Amino acid sequence: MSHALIVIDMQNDFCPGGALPVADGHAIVDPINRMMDRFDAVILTQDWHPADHSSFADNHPGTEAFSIVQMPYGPQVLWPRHCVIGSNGAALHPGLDVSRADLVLRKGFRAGIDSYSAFFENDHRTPTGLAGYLRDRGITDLTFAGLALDFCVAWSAMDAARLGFRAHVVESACRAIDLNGSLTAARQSMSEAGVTTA
Ligand code: VGL
Ligand code: ZN
Repeated sequence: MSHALIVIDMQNDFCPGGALPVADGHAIVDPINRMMDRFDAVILTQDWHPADHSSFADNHPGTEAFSIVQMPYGPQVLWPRHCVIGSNGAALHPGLDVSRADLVLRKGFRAGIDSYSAFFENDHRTPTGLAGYLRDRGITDLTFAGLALDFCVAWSAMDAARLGFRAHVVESACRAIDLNGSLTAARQSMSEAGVTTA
Protein backbone atom coordinates (compact mmCIF):
# COMPACT_ATOMS: atom_id res chain seq x y z
CA MET A 1 0.00 0.00 0.00
CA SER A 2 1.30 3.40 -0.96
CA HIS A 3 -0.54 6.51 0.06
CA ALA A 4 -0.49 9.98 -1.52
CA LEU A 5 -1.78 13.30 -0.22
CA ILE A 6 -3.39 15.31 -3.01
CA VAL A 7 -3.68 19.01 -2.20
CA ILE A 8 -6.23 20.62 -4.47
CA ASP A 9 -5.93 24.23 -5.73
CA MET A 10 -4.36 25.80 -2.62
CA GLN A 11 -3.95 29.08 -4.54
CA ASN A 12 -4.14 32.79 -3.77
CA ASP A 13 -7.30 33.40 -5.83
CA PHE A 14 -9.25 30.91 -3.68
CA CYS A 15 -8.17 32.58 -0.42
CA PRO A 16 -9.55 35.77 1.16
CA GLY A 17 -8.43 38.74 -0.96
CA GLY A 18 -8.38 36.62 -4.14
CA ALA A 19 -10.65 36.66 -7.17
CA LEU A 20 -12.84 33.70 -6.14
CA PRO A 21 -12.33 33.62 -2.40
CA VAL A 22 -13.46 30.61 -0.41
CA ALA A 23 -14.40 31.65 3.14
CA ASP A 24 -11.50 30.91 5.48
CA GLY A 25 -9.54 29.28 2.65
CA HIS A 26 -6.21 30.37 4.10
CA ALA A 27 -6.99 28.63 7.40
CA ILE A 28 -6.16 25.18 6.02
CA VAL A 29 -2.60 25.95 4.88
CA ASP A 30 -0.94 25.02 8.18
CA PRO A 31 -3.07 21.90 8.77
CA ILE A 32 -2.17 20.71 5.26
CA ASN A 33 1.54 21.37 5.83
CA ARG A 34 1.39 19.32 9.04
CA MET A 35 -0.27 16.39 7.24
CA MET A 36 2.42 16.04 4.58
CA ASP A 37 4.90 13.97 6.60
CA ARG A 38 2.48 11.08 6.95
CA PHE A 39 2.37 10.32 3.21
CA ASP A 40 4.56 8.46 0.72
CA ALA A 41 3.95 11.16 -1.88
CA VAL A 42 2.55 14.68 -1.95
CA ILE A 43 0.92 16.02 -5.11
CA LEU A 44 -0.37 19.55 -5.58
CA THR A 45 -2.84 20.73 -8.18
CA GLN A 46 -3.02 24.22 -9.64
CA ASP A 47 -6.05 25.68 -11.42
CA TRP A 48 -4.46 27.27 -14.50
CA HIS A 49 -6.67 29.14 -16.98
CA PRO A 50 -5.87 31.11 -20.16
CA ALA A 51 -7.35 34.65 -20.31
CA ASP A 52 -10.04 33.52 -22.79
CA HIS A 53 -11.16 30.60 -20.63
CA SER A 54 -14.81 29.66 -21.17
CA SER A 55 -15.51 29.32 -17.42
CA PHE A 56 -15.07 33.08 -16.94
CA ALA A 57 -18.36 34.98 -16.81
CA ASP A 58 -16.74 38.04 -18.41
CA ASN A 59 -16.02 35.97 -21.52
CA HIS A 60 -19.81 35.49 -21.96
CA PRO A 61 -21.31 38.97 -22.45
CA GLY A 62 -24.70 39.34 -20.79
CA THR A 63 -24.11 36.66 -18.16
CA GLU A 64 -23.37 37.00 -14.49
CA ALA A 65 -20.86 35.17 -12.36
CA PHE A 66 -22.27 32.11 -10.59
CA SER A 67 -24.91 31.53 -13.28
CA ILE A 68 -24.98 28.27 -15.24
CA VAL A 69 -24.56 27.91 -19.02
CA GLN A 70 -24.78 24.87 -21.26
CA MET A 71 -21.47 23.91 -22.79
CA PRO A 72 -20.97 21.15 -25.40
CA TYR A 73 -19.89 18.87 -22.51
CA GLY A 74 -22.78 19.78 -20.17
CA PRO A 75 -23.73 22.45 -17.65
CA GLN A 76 -20.98 24.78 -16.47
CA VAL A 77 -20.99 27.34 -13.66
CA LEU A 78 -19.58 30.69 -14.81
CA TRP A 79 -17.00 32.00 -12.35
CA PRO A 80 -15.33 35.33 -11.77
CA ARG A 81 -12.04 35.48 -13.68
CA HIS A 82 -9.54 33.56 -11.54
CA CYS A 83 -6.24 31.65 -11.66
CA VAL A 84 -5.12 33.23 -14.92
CA ILE A 85 -1.91 31.60 -16.15
CA GLY A 86 1.14 33.26 -14.66
CA SER A 87 -0.79 35.67 -12.40
CA ASN A 88 -0.21 36.10 -8.68
CA GLY A 89 -3.75 34.82 -8.11
CA ALA A 90 -2.81 31.55 -9.79
CA ALA A 91 0.27 31.13 -7.59
CA LEU A 92 0.19 28.59 -4.80
CA HIS A 93 -0.45 30.15 -1.37
CA PRO A 94 2.93 31.44 -0.13
CA GLY A 95 2.51 29.57 3.17
CA LEU A 96 2.10 26.19 1.52
CA ASP A 97 5.10 23.91 1.98
CA VAL A 98 6.01 23.03 -1.59
CA SER A 99 9.28 21.35 -0.60
CA ARG A 100 7.49 18.00 -0.20
CA ALA A 101 5.62 18.18 -3.53
CA ASP A 102 6.68 15.49 -6.02
CA LEU A 103 4.34 16.78 -8.70
CA VAL A 104 2.45 19.99 -9.37
CA LEU A 105 -0.36 19.19 -11.78
CA ARG A 106 -1.94 22.05 -13.71
CA LYS A 107 -5.50 21.73 -14.97
CA GLY A 108 -8.05 23.86 -16.78
CA PHE A 109 -5.52 25.11 -19.34
CA ARG A 110 -7.73 24.56 -22.40
CA ALA A 111 -9.90 27.59 -23.21
CA GLY A 112 -12.95 25.58 -24.24
CA ILE A 113 -13.29 23.27 -21.25
CA ASP A 114 -13.05 23.57 -17.49
CA SER A 115 -11.40 20.95 -15.28
CA TYR A 116 -12.56 20.69 -11.70
CA SER A 117 -11.21 17.18 -11.23
CA ALA A 118 -7.50 16.43 -11.07
CA PHE A 119 -8.20 13.32 -13.20
CA PHE A 120 -10.57 14.38 -15.98
CA GLU A 121 -11.66 17.62 -17.57
CA ASN A 122 -15.33 18.52 -17.17
CA ASP A 123 -16.39 16.29 -20.08
CA HIS A 124 -15.51 13.42 -17.68
CA ARG A 125 -13.48 11.91 -20.55
CA THR A 126 -10.33 13.92 -21.28
CA PRO A 127 -7.66 12.63 -18.88
CA THR A 128 -5.13 14.89 -17.18
CA GLY A 129 -2.63 12.04 -16.91
CA LEU A 130 -2.72 11.88 -13.12
CA ALA A 131 -4.17 8.35 -12.94
CA GLY A 132 -1.31 6.97 -15.03
CA TYR A 133 1.25 8.83 -12.93
CA LEU A 134 -0.16 7.42 -9.68
CA ARG A 135 -0.46 3.87 -11.05
CA ASP A 136 3.08 3.97 -12.42
CA ARG A 137 4.26 4.88 -8.92
CA GLY A 138 2.25 2.08 -7.33
CA ILE A 139 0.08 4.48 -5.35
CA THR A 140 -3.19 2.88 -4.25
CA ASP A 141 -4.60 5.19 -1.58
CA LEU A 142 -5.36 8.88 -1.91
CA THR A 143 -6.19 11.45 0.74
CA PHE A 144 -7.56 14.78 -0.46
CA ALA A 145 -7.42 18.25 1.10
CA GLY A 146 -7.69 21.79 -0.26
CA LEU A 147 -10.16 24.01 -2.12
CA ALA A 148 -12.92 23.93 -2.81
CA LEU A 149 -14.48 20.96 -1.03
CA ASP A 150 -17.72 21.06 -3.04
CA PHE A 151 -16.11 21.53 -6.47
CA CYS A 152 -12.53 20.55 -7.25
CA VAL A 153 -11.93 18.39 -4.15
CA ALA A 154 -15.20 16.48 -4.51
CA TRP A 155 -14.88 15.95 -8.26
CA SER A 156 -11.30 14.74 -7.84
CA ALA A 157 -12.13 12.35 -5.00
CA MET A 158 -15.13 10.89 -6.85
CA ASP A 159 -13.10 10.31 -10.01
CA ALA A 160 -10.37 8.69 -7.88
CA ALA A 161 -12.87 6.26 -6.36
CA ARG A 162 -14.35 5.45 -9.79
CA LEU A 163 -10.84 4.79 -11.10
CA GLY A 164 -10.28 2.22 -8.33
CA PHE A 165 -8.16 4.19 -5.86
CA ARG A 166 -9.15 4.23 -2.20
CA ALA A 167 -10.25 7.84 -1.79
CA HIS A 168 -10.54 9.76 1.46
CA VAL A 169 -11.31 13.46 2.08
CA VAL A 170 -10.18 15.25 5.25
CA GLU A 171 -12.94 17.83 5.59
CA SER A 172 -11.14 19.79 8.31
CA ALA A 173 -8.37 20.45 5.77
CA CYS A 174 -10.85 21.72 3.15
CA ARG A 175 -13.16 24.72 2.79
CA ALA A 176 -16.27 24.97 0.57
CA ILE A 177 -17.83 27.53 -1.78
CA ASP A 178 -21.36 26.26 -0.97
CA LEU A 179 -23.22 27.64 -4.00
CA ASN A 180 -26.97 26.83 -3.94
CA GLY A 181 -26.63 23.69 -1.83
CA SER A 182 -23.49 22.45 -3.57
CA LEU A 183 -21.85 21.34 -0.31
CA THR A 184 -24.71 19.06 0.76
CA ALA A 185 -24.93 17.69 -2.78
CA ALA A 186 -21.19 17.06 -2.93
CA ARG A 187 -21.20 15.16 0.38
CA GLN A 188 -24.05 12.98 -0.85
CA SER A 189 -22.37 12.30 -4.21
CA MET A 190 -19.03 11.52 -2.58
CA SER A 191 -20.63 9.02 -0.24
CA GLU A 192 -22.45 7.34 -3.15
CA ALA A 193 -19.18 7.15 -5.07
CA GLY A 194 -17.48 5.35 -2.18
CA VAL A 195 -15.35 8.26 -0.99
CA THR A 196 -14.82 8.25 2.78
CA THR A 197 -14.76 11.55 4.65
CA ALA A 198 -13.71 12.57 8.13
C1 VGL B 1 -12.54 25.69 -8.44
C2 VGL B 1 -14.28 26.88 -9.32
C3 VGL B 1 -13.54 27.19 -10.43
C4 VGL B 1 -12.02 24.86 -7.31
C5 VGL B 1 -11.77 25.97 -9.55
O1 VGL B 1 -10.79 24.77 -7.14
O2 VGL B 1 -12.85 24.28 -6.56
N1 VGL B 1 -13.79 26.13 -8.33
N2 VGL B 1 -12.28 26.74 -10.53
ZN1 ZN C 1 -11.10 27.42 -12.18
